[in-house]
Amino acid sequence: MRLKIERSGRVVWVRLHRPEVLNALDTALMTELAATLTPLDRDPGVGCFVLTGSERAFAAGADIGEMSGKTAVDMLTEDFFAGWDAFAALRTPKLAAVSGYALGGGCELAMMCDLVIAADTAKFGQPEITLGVIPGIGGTQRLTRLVGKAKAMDLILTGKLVDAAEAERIGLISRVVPAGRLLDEATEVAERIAGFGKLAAMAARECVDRALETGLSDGIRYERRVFHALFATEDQKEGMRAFTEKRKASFTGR
Ligand code: CO8
Repeated sequence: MRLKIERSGRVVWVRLHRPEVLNALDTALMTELAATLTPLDRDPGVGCFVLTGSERAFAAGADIGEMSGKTAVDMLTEDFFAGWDAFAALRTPKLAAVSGYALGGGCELAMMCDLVIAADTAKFGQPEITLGVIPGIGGTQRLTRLVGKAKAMDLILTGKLVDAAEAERIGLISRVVPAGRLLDEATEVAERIAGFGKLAAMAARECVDRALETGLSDGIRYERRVFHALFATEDQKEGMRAFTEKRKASFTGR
């Protein structure tokens, strides 16, 4: 097993576990991740995923050992990396708690998450150029949308690593915390998100992601329609009723 899964209330923790290769991401891990999380994604009792690694490495990239001998025909035939789309497509909010290296596919995996919280010791980068290749699970696209062309080119063309403070400054990640606080901070944020109505959380993250794919007026129309649709939910009724009754809302995800 390449993953350690732990459920704590409405939060599911997913720990990448290939310590011997700094959590390098291979096909088996990709398949296990999708197979484990897809059913949980549909569970109304699951309000947030937290993806994490070890203190030394979130993930040091795609598994170079697995890839190195492949031919272009192998890559095309297998549509190598296509399975990662299943992780990106999960609708439950997902948070990356990053310590140590998040490189190549590891950085790309973090960018597929909705929030990235990093220990101040974390390092991010897209070093694929040093291997004679380029980012392969969305790095050239997501990184550019997150940090802009100037910083994306700098990272991708030089292969340099940036520390967590720099990653936060350029907008690659959401928060930096002292290393000893990483898991507590991730727990607090995940429990807070999971405590809200899941339908609203799914809708919110879908609309934000839409902003990376569409023009402003289409995005705003999309957001408005989703907003309207939420008025068909019990959570909307409960949330607004609780506000007027000056009590905490109790959401059911219906
Ligand atoms: N793949 C396979 N094995 C790895 C990887 C990797 N990406 N990274 C580290 N390892 C292995 C090492 O080979 C080593 O194994 P061994 O003990 O048997 O020699 C073990 O992990 C420990 O690594 P190091 O001894 O190198 O540890 P250091 O602390 O000296 O260095 C580094 C840590 C800087 C992280 C270094 O290991 C490194 O540079 N790793 C490779 C980083 C990299 O280039 N990543 C990009 C990979 S390509 C990629 O991600 C393409 C993206 C396409 C999509 C991805 C989809 C998943």
